[in-house]
Amino acid sequence: MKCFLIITVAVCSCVAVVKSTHQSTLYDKCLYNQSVVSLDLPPMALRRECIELFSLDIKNNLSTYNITSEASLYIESLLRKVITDISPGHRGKRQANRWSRREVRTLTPREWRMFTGRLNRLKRQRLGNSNRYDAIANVHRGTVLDSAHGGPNFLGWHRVYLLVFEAATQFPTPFWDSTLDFHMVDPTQSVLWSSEFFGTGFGTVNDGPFGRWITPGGISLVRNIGNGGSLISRDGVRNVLSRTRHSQIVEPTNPLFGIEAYHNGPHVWVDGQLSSPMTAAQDPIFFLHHAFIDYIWEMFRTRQRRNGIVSALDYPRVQNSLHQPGRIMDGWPFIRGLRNIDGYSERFARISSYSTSPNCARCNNPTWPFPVLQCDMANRRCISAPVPPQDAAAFASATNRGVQVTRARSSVARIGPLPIGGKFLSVFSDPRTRGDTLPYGPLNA
Ligand SMILES: [Cu+2]
Repeated sequence: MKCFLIITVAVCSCVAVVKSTHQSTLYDKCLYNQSVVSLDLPPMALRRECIELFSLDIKNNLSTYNITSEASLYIESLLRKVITDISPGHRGKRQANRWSRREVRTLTPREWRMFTGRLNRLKRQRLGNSNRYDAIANVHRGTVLDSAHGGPNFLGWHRVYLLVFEAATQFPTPFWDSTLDFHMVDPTQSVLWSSEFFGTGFGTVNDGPFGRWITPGGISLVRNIGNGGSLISRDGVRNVLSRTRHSQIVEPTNPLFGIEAYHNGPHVWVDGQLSSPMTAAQDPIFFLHHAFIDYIWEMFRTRQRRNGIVSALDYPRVQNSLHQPGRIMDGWPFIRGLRNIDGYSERFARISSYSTSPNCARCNNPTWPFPVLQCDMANRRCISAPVPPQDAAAFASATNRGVQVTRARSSVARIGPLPIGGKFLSVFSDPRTRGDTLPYGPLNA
């Protein structure tokens, strides 16, 4: 069901009157939330920009509003949990020591099952004509995409989005450190692309924990790993961490140091839904990949602190009006006080922490019945183990990539061009990729 809003804007010290089919609830909550959200940054002159940009924001949110009112209320309840978690004096589950995001291969099989079980539960839980997982995935669509990418708000917006996702899963999101795969001889052979972890890497995702998921567009998840783009290399991470100011690592910047440029690489490398901004979050890998990007950012912030830089105030000034620090953050129309710069806040940073990604000193996980990590002795770096023996059978011609690619292509040929909209562009292209990106067409639904 589409929910059309008729909007009357009355800008009066940042207060808008939103009339819609579910007008009174949204309006009341909007007013209420303004007084609730007050992050650790002084309002300063930003309030001026807030007023200026407010009517623009209402317009922008309209196109994200083709979600149902049920979905909108659900997302609101999740963000409300996050806001409660960051409020002073609150000691929720997240602040407990156990809430630490870890590399996916360092989880025990039981933990991984628990996490993927939560995702499957969200996917099953009906919400109007959709489900909870898809409602979350659908936030990453529409005009949100313009203000959440291509500038400094990329970091903060995705941080908030991850927290909203975690409010739904109630489980610290494992991160996918794709450098562990990049440094394999053949990253497409990583254990992640087995039924035990992410499932099918080539073609329709019909095994693994997300096997047979159907997207809001009514099609299966599809992947075509190693087609193009690039996973992130250790040099890439090092390059980002070699800078000291956010202005040096967010767009527009030299891609060599650009965290967003590195982030695009794996989106393209995996292909399928993950390769298009409009559909990327439909594949749960999205959240694991973004948890890694957020981890890199957190390492960057730690270095800033050591250098006496206050990260929360180091929000770059850019031309792009959608990325202005005082602009209301898109995607969360009911929390009126949340601004782009608030994504850089200490409070959001503090409620999650990261366990260091494995290095050779801790490069195994005996809780799995087969190797998932291994130390590359020659280069002294921890890398992913290849697919386990039992999967190798399923990969029968596993050593023959050509066969897998043919299989992917024929499974996609049955669907036709993927209705996922335009893809991410990766400035980095791993020479080991094949250049056989899947065809795509306009987004449907
Ligand atoms: Cu994104």
